[in-house]
Parts: sequence; structure tokens; C-alpha cells
Amino acid sequence: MAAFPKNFLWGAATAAYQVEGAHNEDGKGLSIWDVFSHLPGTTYQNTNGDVAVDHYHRMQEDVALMAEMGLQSYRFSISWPRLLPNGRGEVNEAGVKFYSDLIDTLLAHNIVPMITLYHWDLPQALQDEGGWEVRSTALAFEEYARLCYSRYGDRVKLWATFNETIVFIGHGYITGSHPPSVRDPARAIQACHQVFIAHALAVKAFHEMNIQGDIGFVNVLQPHTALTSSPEDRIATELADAIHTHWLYDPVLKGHYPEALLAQTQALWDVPRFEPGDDELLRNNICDFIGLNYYRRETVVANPGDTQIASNHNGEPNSGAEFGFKDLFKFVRNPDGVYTDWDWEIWPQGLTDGIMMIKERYGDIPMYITENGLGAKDPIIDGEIVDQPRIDYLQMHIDAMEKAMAQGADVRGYYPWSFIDLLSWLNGYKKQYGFVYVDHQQNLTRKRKKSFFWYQNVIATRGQQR
Ligand code: BGP
Repeated sequence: MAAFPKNFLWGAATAAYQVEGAHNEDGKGLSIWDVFSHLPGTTYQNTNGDVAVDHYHRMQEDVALMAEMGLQSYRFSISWPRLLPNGRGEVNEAGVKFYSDLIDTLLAHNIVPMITLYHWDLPQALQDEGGWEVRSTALAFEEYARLCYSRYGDRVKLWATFNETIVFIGHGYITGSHPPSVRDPARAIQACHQVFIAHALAVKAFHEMNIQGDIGFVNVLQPHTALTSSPEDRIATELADAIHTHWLYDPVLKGHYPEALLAQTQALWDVPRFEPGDDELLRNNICDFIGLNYYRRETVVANPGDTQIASNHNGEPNSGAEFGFKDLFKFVRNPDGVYTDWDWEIWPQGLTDGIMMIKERYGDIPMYITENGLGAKDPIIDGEIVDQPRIDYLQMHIDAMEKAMAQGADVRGYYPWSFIDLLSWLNGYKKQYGFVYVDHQQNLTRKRKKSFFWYQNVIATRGQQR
């Protein structure tokens, strides 16, 4: 195999709430996840990120492992309430220092930091004022972004504002399975609008402060395939593309919503409601790059009836994965598909197709694959973590990414999810993704998995051996 370009970044990703722990230490304020995960029955076996994998206290050890693996870039998120316990105003210097030390440690090992400003842990204080449904949260986000630029912008060149709006808005305001547990599509659309405004304000601030680097947005990349060739299923698939993809990508890459859908939501529910200047703000602040999180595709059918939303959070295969909107579309199991234990279809070709779809719709936008990985219960054989299925999964997806690059897509980096085993939001610690195993029975001791050594070699050979 040919080597990847020299400046291609081989990375790995995590997010603050899923690894850090220290949820109430050194002046950190509470986030909506600190509060939500403590409500009985909200997460798998009531797991939470109070301690997570204790990365906050073991940062040096974790970065040493990254360096040993040869990692070239590390994507992590900042906990907003660790920096601004009330969401705005008073700064918690101990929190600022934690990330400053992390960045310095990464750079000392030649690891390029990529920061995600928002990976779902909104300060609870802002939620209490209305959360993403009110404009004041978008303004607080700009203040938080400016703080991060001023403290880290001298050393960090890759920034993303938001991670996967479809997930935190969709689950927060439609299915109700994430905080703030609302079930109201109209409120979801308005909250999503404030997120786009917050993003645009943060991009504007980035340029005003003359930060030398690139700023982007991270979205789920989820190709949709019609189950049958019937006209009904085809239309349903187009609707899924419009709602789950175009609605989330157009505002940050084209600077406006898809017109037809916007006209429909405004006629139906009078949302999103624009404030004066919103149009221009979106139009003038599009992204330098787009981050793509790819795990699976969805198979789509028409949905004349109601959908019982059933999600698999226990890792028992075939225990349910259905989602849909009445009269629009529904996601169903592909009878020919290969699935993980959590009922996510493994479909590497979807990564090629997805990247090419983005290129076709948005032109030559630089892309990073900001997440991709296999959630599994890793086998331990004679004390070794033999996660061969993860190696197979990643290898097939690197192949798929390479195919898209060969067709001209400007993909600049690959960040498997995740560097280390961590908390899966609703699925606890049982669903593992990492190159590094964390022993929850033995004081959170770290152990290198088989995939650690495999990825080390992939990086060392620039993808030639995989
Ligand atoms: C993405 C999130 C990550 C991560 C990953 C795996 O949606 O950005 O934070 O959790 O999915 O999902 P899960 O943990 O549900 O398996």
C-alpha cells in the first residue's frame, strides 16, 4: 500500500466528561451531565463520569502512552464549567491550568492538539437559565470561546466549536434521553438555531482575535440507504438526508438552512425564529474545515405510523434500534447487515460514500475524520486484551477513507474513537472503544491492547502497513 501524505495527522479522540472525572474538584462547576447522570435510571446501571477514567489526575501518564503509540494529534474537549463554573463571569484558574498543562505536555511530545469547545457538558447554571433555547447561552458560549482562544490560542491551531449537534439536540430535545430530557421537535429546532448562532459568534471571535489556526464544526456523518426501491422508501430516505444531514451541515458550510425544509418548519411550528442579524452572522462565518464522526449507516423506510423509539444500551445484540418521525421516515435493521452488539451496522463503504457526498455538496472543504471506532466487549485472553475486531474495523475504515482521498477528497487526519476506554454516555463502561484498557477492578490501571501496537505500526509506516 502507498503511504499517506506526510502532513496527514494520525490521531485519536476523547471528550472531557467521558475521561476526566474530578467532577467537583479544584473549583469546577457542575455540568448538565453531572446532574443528569445522578438522576436514577437515566444511564446504563446508573453509571456516571464522577471519576470516569481519572484522566484529570493521570494526564501525564496518559500523554506518555499517546507518545509511546506515536500519536501525531490528540482531539480532546474542554469542560466549560471547569473554566467558567457559572458558565460566564468568574474564571476558575485551576481549570485553565489543567488544559494549559495538557497542551504543553502534548506539544513537548510533538502531538498536535485539536480542541473541541463543546462536547455536551453545558454548565448547569446556564441550563437553569434556559440552556440552548435562549440567546444568552449563545452569548455565554462566545465569552467562553474567547477565554479559550486567549489562553490557548498561542499554542493550539485546530479548533472545533461543537460536537454532533444532531446528538445532543436530538436526544436532549426529541427523544429525551440526554439532558434536558425534553420531547418537543419545535423546541429542538429553536435550540439548534441558538447552537448555530453560538458557533458563528465563536468563528467571528476567532477571526477578530486573529488566532492563527483553523476553526471548524464536528458533525455525525450518517449515510442513509433505502431498504427497498419503492418510491415511498426513496422519498423517506431523501427526507432523512435533509433532516439528519443537510439541516446540520448547510448552516455551517453554506451559511444558511436548506430553503425548502426551512419553509416547512417555519410554516408548521414557526421555528427557527431569527433575530435581526442572524442571517448575516451565519452567512459570514462559515467553517475552515468540517469534522466527520463516522460509525454506521442507517437503513430507511417510509413511516406512516408511530415509532416506538427503542435503543440498545445494554449490549445485548438485537435488543432494539429504531428511531423515526411519524409520516416522514424510520430507521430499521438491515436484514443483510453486519452489526455490533449495540446494533450499529458495520459498513465501511459508508465512509467513502459519506466523504464523497460531503465533497459533492460542499465543494473542496478540508475534512478530518474526527471519530470512528468500534464499541465492543473486548476479550481478555491470558491477561492480554485481544481486540482483533477493533483492528479489523479500523483497518477497513482506513481503506474506505483512502478510497475517498484517491477520488480527490481533502481528508487531513484520522482520529479513531477513542484513545482510551472511557464512559459511554448511556452505555456505561461496558462498551469499550480504546487502544488503552482501563481496569476498573484494579485502581483504573492502564494496559495496552493489541490494537495499541497495531495502530503504533500504522502510524510509524504512515498507513502503509495496516
Ligand atoms: C459519538 C460521541 C462520542 C462517543 C461516540 C460513541 O456520538 O461524540 O462522545 O460517545 O459517539 O458513542 P457511544 O458511547 O454511545 O457508543
